[in-house]
Amino acid sequence: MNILIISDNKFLVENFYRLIVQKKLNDKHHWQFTCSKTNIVLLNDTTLPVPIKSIDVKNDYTSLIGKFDLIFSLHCKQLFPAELVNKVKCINVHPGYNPYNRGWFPQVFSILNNYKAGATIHEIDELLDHGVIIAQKEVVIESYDTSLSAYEKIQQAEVELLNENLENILRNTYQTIVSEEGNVNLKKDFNALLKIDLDKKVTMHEAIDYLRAMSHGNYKNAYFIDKKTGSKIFANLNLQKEETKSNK
Ligand code: 0FX
Repeated sequence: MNILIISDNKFLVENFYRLIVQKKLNDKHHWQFTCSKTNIVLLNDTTLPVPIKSIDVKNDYTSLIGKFDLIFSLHCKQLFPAELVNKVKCINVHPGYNPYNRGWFPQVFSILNNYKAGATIHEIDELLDHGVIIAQKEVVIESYDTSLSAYEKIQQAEVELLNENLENILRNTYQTIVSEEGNVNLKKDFNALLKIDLDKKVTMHEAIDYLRAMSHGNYKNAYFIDKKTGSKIFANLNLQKEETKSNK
């Protein structure tokens, strides 16, 4: 089979490649790894285990039809056109527990709305993170998780799902589940969360949930405006679980 991987995520490229080598699938099929042409970091990364080329799905998708038997999206930032997903089997590995918080940064929204979080492998249809579900794994978000720690657990779950389901996907021997519509968040919904309204009255519970949902390593997400200087002041929450004898 000719299989195309489109990914903008280094962790998934590395782990997907590791799995196909471990499972001795790299010689059985022809694999081509690609990323978005705007992903300069990945295109210039010399530490990747496999060569990666750029692809412009929106403009060049017709050349993929007939050439590839299967396409994987591993956090590809480009939307797949309807004609492509209707003519070639396209599979998405998504960092959310469909149909909850489909779309942008699912774990951020799961911390805020308590909907289930996790990872889902599904067929791609014309709607965002919507096609029939092949497999999924729930990840429990604890009271002390931030967006980053939740995301790290979700990425592990994505790799576990790929490990458990890759052969069945290649052999086309998997069952699917049609899910409900759930809810969708877009990039603009995340952007709308960034500016802190200093006069808004919330409980401490809501304040902590908001700040941990916006805390993701070095990303500068939540901010307020300093009244004296007009500068943006970025906020990041650091949470630590007390060490007890049993978890020392
Ligand atoms: O690649 P990805 O993990 O995922 C995103 C969407 O959430 C996903 O639904 C879609 N299928 C995929 C194509 O794109 O996104 P990322 O690598 O840009 O960000 C990873 C995490 O980093 C994100 O969940 C939250 C955090 N982050 C990222 C950016 C860019 C921030 O907290 N702030 C940011 O500005």
